[in-house]
This record gives sequence, C-alpha cells and structure tokens, in this order.
Amino acid sequence: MTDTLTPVLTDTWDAERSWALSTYLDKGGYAGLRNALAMEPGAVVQAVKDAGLRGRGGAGFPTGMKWGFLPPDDGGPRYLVVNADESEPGTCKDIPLMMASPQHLVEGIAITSYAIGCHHAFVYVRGEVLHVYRRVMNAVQEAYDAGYLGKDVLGSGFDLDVTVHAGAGAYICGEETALLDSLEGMRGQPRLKPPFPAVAGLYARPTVVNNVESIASVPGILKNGPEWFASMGTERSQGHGLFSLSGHVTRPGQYEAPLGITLRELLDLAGGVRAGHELKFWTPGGSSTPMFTAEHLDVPLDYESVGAAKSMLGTRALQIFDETVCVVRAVSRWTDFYAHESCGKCTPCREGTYWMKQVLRRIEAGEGQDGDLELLLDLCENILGRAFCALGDGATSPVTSSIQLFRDEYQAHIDGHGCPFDPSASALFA
Ligand code: L3W
Repeated sequence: MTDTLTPVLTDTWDAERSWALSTYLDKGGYAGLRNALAMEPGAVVQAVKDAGLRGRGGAGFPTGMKWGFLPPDDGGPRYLVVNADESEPGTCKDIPLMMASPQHLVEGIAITSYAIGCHHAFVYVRGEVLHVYRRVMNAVQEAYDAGYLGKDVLGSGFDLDVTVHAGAGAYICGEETALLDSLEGMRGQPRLKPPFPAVAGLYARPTVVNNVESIASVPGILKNGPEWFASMGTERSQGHGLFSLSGHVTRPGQYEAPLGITLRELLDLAGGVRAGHELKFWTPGGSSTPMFTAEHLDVPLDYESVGAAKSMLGTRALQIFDETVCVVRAVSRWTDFYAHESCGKCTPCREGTYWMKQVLRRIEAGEGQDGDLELLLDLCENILGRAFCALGDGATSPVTSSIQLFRDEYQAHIDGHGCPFDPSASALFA
C-alpha cells in the first residue's frame, strides 16, 4: 500500500483479507447504513449535499444535487446505476478500490438506494476485468447473507436488490447514457441529453448514475457526518479522493488525500520522479485532460484551481512523463486509443479522431509536412463542442495542449524528418 493522508476508502487496504466483509466490519463498516436507515430518505440526500461531495468520475457534478433532480415518486421503479466502466488511459482508481475494499461500494449502494427510493441497483463493470467482476459479485453476496441487502435490510422494511453486470469492453460505455443503452442490451452509444438520466434513464425511468468512488464515499459521510467530510479539501472541492500516480514515478499507486493537494506534495509521498530524471509533462486527470508541465507542480488539485490553469481535475489520474518521453509519440498513442474507441455515431468524432491519428502517425514517422500542426489544430477545432458526447472533446485535449506547450518538439519531427527520441529510454511506449 502507498502512503495515504486521509485513510478512508483505503483504510483496510493493508489488511490480509482487505476485501472481506469481516475486515470491513472490524473498521466500523455499515455504521453509516445504520445511521441512514434511522433518518428520513430526504435527510440522507441533504447530508450528502451538505458534505459537498462532487462526482468522482471526471465531471465533478454535485452528487446530492444530482440525487435531488429525481422527479417525485410516482409509484414506479427508479434506479441507481454505478458506473464501474473505468477505462480512460491513466485512470486506475475504481478498479483498485473494488479489488481492495468493495464493501465501501456495497454499503454506499445501500445508503444511496435508500436515499433515492431505489429497490434495484446495478453495477456496470468494465468487461475486460473479470477478476473485479468476481470480487464485486462476492462482496454483494456477502452483504446479502449478512442482511445488508435483500428483503427488509437490517429490519428496516427497506428492500434492495443489486445486480452486477459486466460490459463488453468499450470506452464509450463509460459515458453514462451509452452505459444505460448497453445495460438495456443494446449497442452502447450515447443518447441525446436532455432528458438527463435523472428524468429518463434506465428503461426510461428516473435513474441516478454515479461513479464507483462517489458512491463509496457516501458511507463515511453518513458515519462521521457531513461536517467531517467538508472539513477536508478546499472550500468548493471538499473531501478526500484517490490520486493515481503512474508512469515515471518512483512508487506508483493510489494516494488517498484531501482535494487541493499538489503534485509536488504527492511526489514527495511517492518518492519523486524516477531517479536521475526530471518531470517533462503530466496529466491532472487522465488523457482527456489538457496536459501540464513542471510549471504546474504547485497547482492545487481541486476543480477550481485546475480549471483556472486551463485543464480539468478529471479522474485525478496523474500520469508522469520524464524528459526521455517524446510528447508526439505519447499523444499519438492516446489518439490511436480515441480513434479506436470512437463509437462512430457522430461525424466530428468518428472522422476527426481518424484523421488526427493519420497526421500524428506521419509526423512521428518523419513524414510530417509543413502545415500539419495547423491541420491538427483545425481538426480539433472542428471536434471540440461539435461532437455528440465528451469523448470527442476529450480526444482533442492532449493534441491541443501538447502543441501549445511543445510546438518546437513537433516542428523538430517535421524539419528533422524523424523522431529525435530513443523510445527504449522511456520504457513506457513500446
Ligand atoms: C440532471 C441536469 N443531471 C448535468 C448530470 C449528468 C452527469 C453529470 C455530469 O462526463 C467527464 C468527461 C470526461 N439535470 C444535469 C444533470 N447532469 N446536468 O451531471 O455531467 P457532464 O455532462 O458534465 O459529464 P459526463 O458526461 O459524466 C464526465 C471526464 O469526465 N473524464 C472522465 C474519464 C473517465 C472515464 C472512464 O474511465 N470511464 O470516463 C476525465 O477527465 O472526459 O468530460 O451524470 O447526467 N441539468
């Protein structure tokens, strides 16, 4: 386990059987659910609003407010769907969380479902990670056996069933409406919004879609109170979060810390950039967030400060690249990913990511032409804000930000008819 400043979601990760219900109960697990069941559902929603919890899946939308968007109960079903389709390049927090301590998520599902009046919740797990799917299934079964799920949860009269569903392995299914289509058995493609899922979601019924870490953060709020949660972080980005350090860092892994921590502080915990090397560029929240350089080491990692520095906090996926990495090569690999994962529904994303890939590939291969950088920026301009969902916008971030920060390096590939870097020195992009 890595160092952690706020051991909440990571509190059992060092235990031998960290994932077991008994380990979770030893740490006071399910006290939040007991507290919640003694409250009115509306008061539980209010507690999450007061805590200031914001969505941990990338967008940072206020969680309690999202729950509050559900229309009044009309007697029909309403659903909670947990987005566990983690697949953004660099993003690696929900999968470790579900592997190490899935009961945080299961308790969060029970509390959230009670708060919003849901009797059937779903967890949509990324298709490729069978071990995670099994681990969450096992955790759900343990919770059923102990009376935390099923009929008459803890004698409260509240009934809740949980279905764990494995997707088929498509990045687009992390987009909430494509996820709902996939869960309904259709090909996963984004739906037009509005209506938002809160109004017409799964099977056209009111649905809350939340990220794994968002839901896993709910038990702590109900156990310790909203003030406890709000006392961590910054004024408008409250609470704790998982920061995932990967790439050229001495001790990569998950660092749980208050929002507003800086990369410089996180690197102190993680042993710094790999020995003998220096930071060249990094992503604050996965490949879809505009990249930063060493100049941004002291930017507080909260929604407002990262936004003010012209990027996004996203999923706090801090990918660290040292001076051995060719930025063109890195961006080219990410663009391959977006082109491959584009669902094809809208023209700007389908065609734009394809052409960005072609142009980046030729620059990388030493066949770049004068005007290629303008062409890339023009392609980005024609995708940004014109694509059907956030995937298209996200695909432009690494391209535009890297040209802005490393234009000379791109130009050197074009003028020198090749890549000046030795790929084996970085040992990251084979
Ligand atoms: C009801 C309204 N609900 C907004 C809800 C909406 C959604 C949430 C946020 O993308 C970002 C993306 C990735 N009534 C509402 C309303 N909502 N207005 O609020 O919505 P939105 O559209 O701002 O974001 P999103 O579509 O959820 C998420 C970025 O996160 N990201 C994520 C990467 C990771 C993955 C992955 O690994 N699966 O996706 C990283 O930066 O690019 O910009 O629930 O319904 N009036």
